[in-house]
Amino acid sequence: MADWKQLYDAIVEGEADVAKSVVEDALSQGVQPKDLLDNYMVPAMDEVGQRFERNEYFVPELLISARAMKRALEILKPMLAQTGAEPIGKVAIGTVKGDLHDIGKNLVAAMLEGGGFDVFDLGVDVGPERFIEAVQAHGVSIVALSALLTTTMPSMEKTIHALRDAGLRDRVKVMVGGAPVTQKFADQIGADGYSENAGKAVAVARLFVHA
Ligand code: B12
Repeated sequence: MADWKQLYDAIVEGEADVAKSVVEDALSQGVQPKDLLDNYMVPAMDEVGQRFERNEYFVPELLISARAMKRALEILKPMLAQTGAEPIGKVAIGTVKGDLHDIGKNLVAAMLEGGGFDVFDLGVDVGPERFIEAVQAHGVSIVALSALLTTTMPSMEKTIHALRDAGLRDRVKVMVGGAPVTQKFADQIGADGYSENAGKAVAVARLFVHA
């Protein structure tokens, strides 16, 4: 089998056009989207994060790598979301207030769609009131919160409190995730579920609807 390390390199180096064409090439040769994601794309973003920590990369490099990741992800998204069945539940997902990271959130949203959920993606920097609106407007039963910054993790707890104050807490299950989030933190803030990655997020959401 061909080695798709070029995809890893393209994301680390921020070469969006190369990333796009390698993904297209790989798919045309029958490589599974999940293989590309798990073995090349997500590890590439990890490497980018490590370079940032070592002061080898700065915000501009993060941005161009993120753009390459997004370009590659855009091609995979419809494939991850392929499903013909009736939606098994409605999810509102967003990156919490103050936080602009959306690659992981987009991945979770795409996997949930692929897993048969109807997904309302509220975007980034989403305050509690917007989650509440989505629950009320769309009859959402799962709220999924993403945070990548330790400084925005408290927004998750605020959102849970706001749902409670709006009288909606019993109507929804809250799932949290993002690199700094742990099961322990999820328990502390009273979330109903946590997962460390997009694949397991679907399993957690399925448990909610079958509970
Ligand atoms: C790309 C990136 C950026 C890009 C974001 C572009 C974008 N559109 O998303 C840009 C350049 C904008 C950026 C900005 C900043 N960043 Co930044 N960024 C990253 C980086 C390198 C990668 C994040 C990423 O996309 N990972 C890949 C995805 C696939 O992984 P993921 O997000 O973790 O998601 C997976 C899981 O966590 C989980 N998951 C995610 N969400 C959810 C939700 C639910 C419900 C569930 C169940 C699961 C789940 O599933 C996902 C898929 O498996 C990380 C380093 C890292 N390794 O995390 C730093 C990092 C998160 N950034 C950091 C920092 C400091 C910043 C800035 C403050 C920098 C600055 N000085 O300006 C700003 C903050 C801007 C803001 N207000 O949000 C720090 C955070 C440190 C901390 N402890 O808080 C990190 C950790 C880098 C570092 N090592 O220091 N960043």
